[in-house]
Amino acid sequence: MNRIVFITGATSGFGRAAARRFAAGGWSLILTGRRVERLQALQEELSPQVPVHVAALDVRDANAVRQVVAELPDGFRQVRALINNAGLALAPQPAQRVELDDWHTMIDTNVTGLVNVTHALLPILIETGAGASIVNIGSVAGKWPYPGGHVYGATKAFVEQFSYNLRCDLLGTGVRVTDIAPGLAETEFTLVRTKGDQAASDRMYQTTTPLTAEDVAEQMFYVANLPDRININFLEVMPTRQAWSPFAIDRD
Ligand code: NDP
Ligand code: 8X3
Repeated sequence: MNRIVFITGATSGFGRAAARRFAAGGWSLILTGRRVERLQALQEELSPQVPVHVAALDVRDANAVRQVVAELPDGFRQVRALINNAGLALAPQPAQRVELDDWHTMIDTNVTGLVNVTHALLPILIETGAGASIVNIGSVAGKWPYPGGHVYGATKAFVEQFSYNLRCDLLGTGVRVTDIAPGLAETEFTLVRTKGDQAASDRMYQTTTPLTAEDVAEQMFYVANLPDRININFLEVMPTRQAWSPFAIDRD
């Protein structure tokens, strides 16, 4: 059986690790992201192992998404797993000090982008039927509030509820839907969130033991390779060294 995975945000972090994990598992890869040179490097690395198709794609652009899906070459059309991974956080400061554009960028990418890709691929996934999967990447930030989480956490709450609602509508098609919600994981995520502050990113990860991109890729691979009869609805995964704090209380 030709198993084909479509990965958004394959140029870094979880998405790139997923490309490597699915390649190791013998899946054909459709790799997308905005940084073309990184896609090409990944294609060069993995195409000796499995068929790889790459496409430059900004998930915020619904027309571009439709076009990439419409132009999938022979051998890559019957997608079996969609990994909706592209996303970002911006503006870790309190809500009252955030630029409105940063909120819009998170909504446009994490919400609009994710629904753009889902909408474009749904007909194909339904045609694939039993065993097909949509794996949406949520976050612990979608369930648990924290200072500076504002719109980022809200976009990931959308991902969780959208995943459940999709399941309702897809009942009977064989297509599965999972929201994987990771906690702290070391990728370029904090570099992006802080707009290039490498020292802040290092501080976030250096004195603890975060999840790795490979840990999350393993969970994506596990979910997409389960027997057809099993649907994991929600998978929240934190590093052992992360937990919750007591309520914050404002005192005189
Ligand atoms: P990275 O910054 O390492 O990777 C993010 C990926 O998303 C990149 O490949 C980037 O590609 C892509 N991306 C961003 N914006 C767009 C866009 N407009 N169009 C297409 N692709 C885009 O971060 P992570 O790997 O950590 O993040 C992956 C997902 O995991 C995100 O949804 C994030 O919210 C989520 N997450 C991360 C956690 C963490 O602690 N790291 C924990 C929980 C969830 P390019 O720039 O080339 O387009
Ligand atoms: C990324 C994890 O804890 O920074 O979604 O929100 S966290």
